[in-house]
Parts: sequence; structure tokens; C-alpha cells
Amino acid sequence: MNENLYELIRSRFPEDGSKPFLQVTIGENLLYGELENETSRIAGFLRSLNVRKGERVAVQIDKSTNAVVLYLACLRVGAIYLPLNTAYTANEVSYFLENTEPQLVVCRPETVVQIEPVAKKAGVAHILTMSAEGHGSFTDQASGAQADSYVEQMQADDLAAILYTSGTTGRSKGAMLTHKNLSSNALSLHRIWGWQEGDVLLHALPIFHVHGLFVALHCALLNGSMVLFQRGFKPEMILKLLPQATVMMGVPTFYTRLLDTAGFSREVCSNIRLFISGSAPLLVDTFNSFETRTGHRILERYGMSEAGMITSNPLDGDRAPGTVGYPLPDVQVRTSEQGVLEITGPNVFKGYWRMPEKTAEEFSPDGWFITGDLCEITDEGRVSIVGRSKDLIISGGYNIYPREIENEIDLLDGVVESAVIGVYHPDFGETVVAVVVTTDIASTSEAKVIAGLDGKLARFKLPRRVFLVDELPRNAMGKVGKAILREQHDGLFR
Ligand code: MLC
Ligand code: AMP
Repeated sequence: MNENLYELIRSRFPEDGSKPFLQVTIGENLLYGELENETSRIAGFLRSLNVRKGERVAVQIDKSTNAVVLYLACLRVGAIYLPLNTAYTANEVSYFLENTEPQLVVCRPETVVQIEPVAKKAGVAHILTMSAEGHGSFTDQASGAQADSYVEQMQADDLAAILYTSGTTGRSKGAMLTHKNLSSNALSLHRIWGWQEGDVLLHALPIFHVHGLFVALHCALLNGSMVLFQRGFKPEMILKLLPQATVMMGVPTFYTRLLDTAGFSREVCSNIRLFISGSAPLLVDTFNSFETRTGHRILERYGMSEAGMITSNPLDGDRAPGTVGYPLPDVQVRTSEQGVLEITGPNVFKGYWRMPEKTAEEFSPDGWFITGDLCEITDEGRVSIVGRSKDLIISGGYNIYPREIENEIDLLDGVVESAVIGVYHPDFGETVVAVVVTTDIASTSEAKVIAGLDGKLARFKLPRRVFLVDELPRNAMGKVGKAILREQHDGLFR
């Protein structure tokens, strides 16, 4: 049997090829009937560039129908897809390229000047471009390519993708996801969320993370559903599209922004069957306000790059606010003595790319993955995420690792050391605040620290506030008291 995820996806294409897959507001839509030809043409092009089974393809491009075709074509040829946040700077991208040594990099035309030198340094053979409209040298060169309909023969544990997630040391780790990881998760989610004939997905998430790329797109593809494919989350546009949709997935910021939008009402949502939230905690207040406003109880689920989706509130049955529900049918969960959630199942990744020691550290001796999330599990098996043992900030659904920012701040002139914390933020859930010890109060300033980081780190990681201090609070062991700092700055954005 061919375990290639593309085979599974293709087996679910609707018989009627004129059914729409991706429906966009600007540009050309993509029909299900076009997917097979388009992906085999791009597969032919990829093979002509020597992108073969096991080769990496790194993409840092805007969301477009062509970007989705490129992802599916990578699956077809057995390449390992490496999606990168478009906000990452060339400085950040260079590490990913050196670590994975891709055969091909596809970037935006406007960033090729910065990406090309770092890609060349990493030994990348081909550097091509694709714009937000799906145009560029990749599309141009692929237009004359010979289609190649062969779907690469893959084993269950062959790699389909690498998703980078930062480590506690600030050094990113590439989570290796297999075809089986992705297909088992997609099949479970399609079933437990009751995908049905006529479902239409409203898709406004980015397609470089688990949520938008795998959870959302795979469910829709397995259902042969139409996807209202939006480049970003613009509440006014979402309001216009909601009446045509039956399912929407989003991070909590989507839901708080909708609640802040005039005209967002029960009527606008009357066609919706299911609102799903994840990637960050959904506040009980948001859940309740949303129910009062629309009558919908948002279904919250929990997951991560290393394992796709892990738990979900039930479709039928009580969606309890402040909890993330029950493990997916093929996933098992338990808590360690320290209260950390550990998991096992076909969704759990194969390890970190070229980091066997890191991989070993994050699995228990009996092979369960240690998530780093603190949890409580009721006798009935319902899971709540109550905190994190990993030092991590989640801002608007993007993960930000304090250590990575501290490392950069500590390199700035006049800085002795720093502590980066996450504090409550009404829009992003949490936001970044830096507390910096300086030798030079007179010439260091908040603006200088932020300016010193700009260009090195993606802008969503930049501290919203910087406080200059003489020293950081420490416990008896000499460890920085981040809890004290969080408490001191908790009210900043309330
Ligand atoms: C954008 N900005 C952010 C930000 N997003 N700042 C902090 N946190 C964020 N998440 C900044 C930009 O740098 C820019 O600042 C300014 O906001 C405007 O940029 P924008 O792109 O116009 O922002 P906007 O469209 O408002 O984006 C906000 C958002 C977006 C919430 C819609 O961040 C988003 O789509 N988030 C979803 C992330 C996601 O998919 N996560 C899933 C991970 S998977 P400046 O200074 O440059 O002007 C995962 C596993 C799981 O976690 O369980 O799902
Ligand atoms: P990532 O590494 O980007 O995949 O992010 C995964 C992390 O997001 C998890 O380890 C959790 O800390 C967090 N997360 C995802 N979904 C939820 C949720 N519903 N509630 C709380 N935290 C969540």
C-alpha cells in the first residue's frame, strides 16, 4: 500500500471535478478537477529540479492557491515540505536552511534579495519566487513543465514535513512529521468533528503552521469541501463570508476580534455548524461572550507542531469552557509527577531533525512524548491545560521563545542581561515584555533596545515594552524570578 498522504487526499476528491476547492476573493479559484493535473504538472517540475523523495523544499511565501498546489505536489514527489512564517527575517531563515539543506527554496519576490545569499551559503541548488498572487519565477518556469502523474511510493514513517518549533535554549528544532502522522490525525479530526456533505470551510489562518496547513486544509480536502480561502483575518471580510460557511477554525484572537466587530451577530452565524478554536488558550470570558452573542459554543481543541491535534472538546456533548476536551480516539494521554502532559499515538512525530539528543530528552523512558504543557485530567478523562513547564509566550497563536529574544538583547551594547516575559494582552492573549539590566542607563533606552532587535527577529517577536532595571529578581538558586516579573507587569495592557 502507498502511504503517501496525497493518495489518501486524492481518494476523497469529489467525482464532479467542477466542484470548487479553493475560492478566493482576488485571483483565480481552484477546482477539485484541476488539482490532479496541477499537482502532477508541479510534481514534474519539481522532479526536473531534482527534488526527489526525501529532499527538502523550504517555502516562505504568501498564502495563495499556487502555494497550496506546491504543498500537495511536494507530497506527491515524496519531498519534505518545510513551511516558514513569512514574518521571519533572512537572519532567522538562514538557520533553517543551513539546518535542513533544501534542494529548493521558494520565497517572495520582494525578499529574494535577502534570501538568495543565505540560501546560497546553505548550498541550496534552486532559489525561485512566488508572489501573493501566485506569480514569480517558480510559476513561470513550471508553466512549461512536463506533467508527471506518478505518486511516490511512501512508507508510513517516511517524512512529509518538517515544522520548526523553538527550543528552551532558543535554538529551533525541526519536528519531523511522517505521512502517517498527518493522515491519522486528519482522518480522526474529519470523523470526530462530523464533517458532512455540503460543509464549507472559512479559512483565514496562515498556511505555514499546523493549524492552517494541516488541520484546516486536510479536513476540507478529506471532505471534498469548498474552502473560502482568505489571505488574512479581516473582520469585515469575515462577516461577509460567514453566511456562506458552515465551519470556521481560528486562534482565540479571531474570536475576540469578531466580538469587537459591530455587526457580528447571531444572524451572520446562522449557517455555521461549528466554530473551532485552538493554538492558544480560549478564555472562559470569550467563550461565554461568544455564546451570548451568537448562540454558538466554540469547540476548543489542543495540539502542537510535534503531534498535530491531541485533544478536542466533543462535537456532541458538553464543550466545557476552560478545558480542551478528550484525547482523540487513537491518542493516549497521562500526567507526569510534575503535572506535565505526556502523550502517545500515531500522531506523535518521529523526532527532531538531526537532533537525536534533543529528541531523547523530550521522550519518557517508555517512549511517551513530553509536551511541556501542564495539565489536569479528570476521572472521565477530560483534559485542561493549566500552564506550561516550557518558557513560552503565545501571542495571537504564534509561539515566541523568550530565550531567543533574550539572547539577541544580551548582545546589544550596554546590556548586562535580560528577562523576557509574556503578559496578558486583550488582542493577542499574551504579548512580549523585556526587562533589561543595563550598565548604561543614560544611553540605553526602550526605543534603542527595540531598534536593536528589528531586522534580526520577526516583528511579531519584538517586545511591546522594555523596562530598564538595575537587577533582576532571583531565587535562592540564582534563577531569574520570571513569575515575580510577570506579576509586576501583569496590568500593563489590562
Ligand atoms: C501580527 N503581528 C503580531 C501578530 N501577528 N504581533 C504579535 N503577535 C501576533 N500573532 C504584528 C505584525 O508584526 C505587525 O506589526 C502588526 O501586528 C500587523 O500585522 P498583520 O499581519 O496585519 O497582523 P494581523 O493580520 O492583525 O494578524 C494577527 C493575527 C495573525 C492574529 C490574525 O497573527 C494570525 O493569523 N495568527 C494565527 C497564527 C497561527 O496560525 N497559529 C497556529 C500555530 S499552530 P508591525 O510592528 O510590523 O506593524 C499551533 C498548534 C495548534 O499552535 O494547536 O494549532
Ligand atoms: P506550536 O509549537 O506552535 O505547535 O504550539 C503548541 C503549543 O500551543 C502547545 O504546546 C500549547 O502550549 C499551546 N496550545 C495549543 N492549543 C492550545 C489550547 N487549546 N489551549 C492552551 N494551549 C494551547
